[in-house]
Amino acid sequence: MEKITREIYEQIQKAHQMVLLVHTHPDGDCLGSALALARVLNKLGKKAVVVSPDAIPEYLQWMPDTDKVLIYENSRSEVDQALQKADLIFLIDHNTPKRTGEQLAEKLEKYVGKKTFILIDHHLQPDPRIDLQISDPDKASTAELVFDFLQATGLWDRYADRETATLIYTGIMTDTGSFRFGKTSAGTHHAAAELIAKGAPNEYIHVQVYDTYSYDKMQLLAHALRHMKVIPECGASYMVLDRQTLEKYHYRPGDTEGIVNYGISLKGIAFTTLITQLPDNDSIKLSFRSKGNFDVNTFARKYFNGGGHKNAAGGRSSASLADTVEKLEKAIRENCNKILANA
Ligand SMILES: [Mn+2]
Repeated sequence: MEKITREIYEQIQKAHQMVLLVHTHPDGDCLGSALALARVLNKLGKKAVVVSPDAIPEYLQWMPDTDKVLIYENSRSEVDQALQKADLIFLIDHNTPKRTGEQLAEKLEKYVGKKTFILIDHHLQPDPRIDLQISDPDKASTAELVFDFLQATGLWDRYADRETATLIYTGIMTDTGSFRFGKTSAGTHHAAAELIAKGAPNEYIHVQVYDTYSYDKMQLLAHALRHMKVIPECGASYMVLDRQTLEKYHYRPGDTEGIVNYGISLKGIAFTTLITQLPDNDSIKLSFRSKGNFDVNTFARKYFNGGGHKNAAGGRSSASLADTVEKLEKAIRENCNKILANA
């Protein structure tokens, strides 16, 4: 067993109560990873609760144990209590407490250095203040890291069941774009094989995640595609979903999931952005995707106060929508040659 795996396992054995945090706008990977780990910890006789800053999107609500997730927006005092009592706080699929949203992050900051934090994540630049971390940006998903951890500690053989396998499979499948993104490895497929052997219903999971579009969601995608802006001389594209459009199609969390990937599936395009002006939100959300060596983590950090992975990242803008689009176009021009080299 690797040293860090053993250290974390020892902390788990000593602990009684744990909180596992996922990031804002939770996705299949953070939820699958956190819920799978919590499920095994519960079987080990520990109190472990998953906390999400905001609601679980509809396309993931079928996942096992989602009914047990504490949503910070709706259960502030319960979350506060759980954090107060916790001997261990896990950050799952994010690299700093900041990724849990302003208010929850502020609460967490009070415990940094006082309580034991454990980070399990595959994003770049993990928060150096967290001593115990399994951080591997070469992994395609956090769920694969959780699977490896459970395997290495023997917890997998003792406690994993069909639901655990389903949760981890969902995490791996969503973050690898169904086993096609660059970091999908032999290890990823070995994990998937073991998960299916354990009972993960792979076809069912696929249908639940990808083939359950509402009519409105499909129309929203159609709108985004129809109005896609292409800058062929820089190998770039972007799409904008403004508030009026989202309202027109009765936007619900999760409805924009996956849309950004269409922007990068054009031939000759190596960089794309989806700009989303979410209702009930002051800041504008940006999602970035790239091909090859154009690093959107750096791009997101430099221009839009964000970050993530080399080929997939996110950012925010507090400027107006028009100014945000203008800023993006300018940033694309500044990086024109670097992008084009990968197109
Ligand atoms: Mn992830």
